[in-house]
Amino acid sequence: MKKMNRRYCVLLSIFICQVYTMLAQECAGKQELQSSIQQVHKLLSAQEASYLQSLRTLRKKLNLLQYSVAHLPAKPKNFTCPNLDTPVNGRKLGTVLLPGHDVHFLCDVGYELVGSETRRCKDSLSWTGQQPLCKVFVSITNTSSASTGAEAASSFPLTQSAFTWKSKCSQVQGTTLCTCEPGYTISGRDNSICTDIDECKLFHNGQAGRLCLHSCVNTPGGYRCTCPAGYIVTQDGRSCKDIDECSTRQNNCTRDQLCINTYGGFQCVKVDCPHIRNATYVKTSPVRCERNPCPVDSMSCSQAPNSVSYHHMSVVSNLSTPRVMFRVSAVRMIGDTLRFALLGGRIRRYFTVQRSDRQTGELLLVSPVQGPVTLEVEVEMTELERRELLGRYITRITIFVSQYEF
Ligand SMILES: [Ca+2]
Repeated sequence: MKKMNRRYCVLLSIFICQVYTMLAQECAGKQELQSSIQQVHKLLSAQEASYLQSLRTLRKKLNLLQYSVAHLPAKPKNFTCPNLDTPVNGRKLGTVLLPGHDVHFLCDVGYELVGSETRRCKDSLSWTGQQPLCKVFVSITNTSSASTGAEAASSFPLTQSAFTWKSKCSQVQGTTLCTCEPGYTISGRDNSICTDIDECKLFHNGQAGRLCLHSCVNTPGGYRCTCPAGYIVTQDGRSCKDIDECSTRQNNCTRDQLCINTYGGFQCVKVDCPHIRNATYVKTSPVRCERNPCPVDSMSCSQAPNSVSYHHMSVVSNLSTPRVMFRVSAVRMIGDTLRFALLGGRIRRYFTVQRSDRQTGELLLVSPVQGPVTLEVEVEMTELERRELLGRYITRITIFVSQYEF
């Protein structure tokens, strides 16, 4: 706009100069001169209008800019810990970077974690622990035999144990640099010794920082988790998974037995119908016995259970409570009342029976059970019509509680 105005000023000056030149000379007529002056006026007015318009636009833009600046969102205050890197060949779990929150690290199969498995964002907005690494599990012995040249020659155990090695040193621009394999810490005078990090000890007491679900074995440069008999180590190398001996035919149950898989083992069970005086039973399924029709005059037979069902459950030790373990329901109801009750006194410290609806009773675990133990629970369902007994139905539940909490 400035440029444009300057151009018009120059144009105007030339025009006025021309007017004076004309005056000085034999001028044109007065009318012609007035007409020229009027044209200059018009030109000036047009320029003035355009100039003002431009000024108004500029002011508007400035106001808009001022408004935008005033309403810019306030810069959020940094209340988070810095982002953490995901280890190569591993995963990072947890995205909240606020104080008190944890971020966990896992390594892919074939890799083991060295460093902090869990890091917590502190109130000071820094992380606990050290950035972890996922390193390939390599036997040190194999590494040395596979290595060649000076590197292999300079890396050898200091003692009989593979837990302490001499560090690998090299000269770089007149400086000696010594390094250790992952899983080892460097120590000693001149950084000459590599000592194995005992990951099992390091993470043993950490809250949620245990490396292994069951037990941890420290190995040169790494560690491995082991599980009790009856379990296999899971793919992540840290947990234990029960072996299902029943589905994998790793059991010795006979044909007339049922194979019940349990946590850490299996059970062979034989279902036998009850022996009750004056009543006889027949097996109607592998897990159910029904009473044969009673003689008309046998009171004791008609009061014996109409049916006994057998169920087997496998649970881990110390299950949290309260917990519904089993439901007993009447398929069809003839009478006007159903009652549910727990039989036997020994298991009352662990269980109770409650009704969940008109036709269903629930076996409720009310106290944690420490295994290994096998509990027998009997739930009785009684059907009545105007307080007259119509039938008794027993559900016998055998609960195999494992030794471990997995
Ligand atoms: Ca098992």
